[in-house]
Amino acid sequence: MKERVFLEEEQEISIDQPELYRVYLLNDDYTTMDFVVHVLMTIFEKSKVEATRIMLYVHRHGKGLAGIYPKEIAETKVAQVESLARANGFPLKCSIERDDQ
Ligand code: TYC
Repeated sequence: MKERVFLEEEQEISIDQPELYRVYLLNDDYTTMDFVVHVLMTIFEKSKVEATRIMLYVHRHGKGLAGIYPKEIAETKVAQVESLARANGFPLKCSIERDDQ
């Protein structure tokens, strides 16, 4: 059975915001550009245009932001990238940094 709860107007509630983490892709000399674009599209849900832009940024500057997520999701993304890379014989690596919100 549903219970009806009446709330007063303008009540204040506080919601815990999860800490966010920035996931970066790191450049290397061996992972192919196509594979990095594939990783960005499949694991980080980027469009082909955006994935290509990020991949070229990483290639030129050494590292680039792939996405910002709550800690567990960020760690899962890193594990997914690195296991897919190893399975395909690439040394691609990520780094994680806490986001100063
Ligand atoms: N530097 C690589 C090459 O020239 C391409 C590359 C881009 C690798 C981004 C990793 O995160 C990376 N094939």
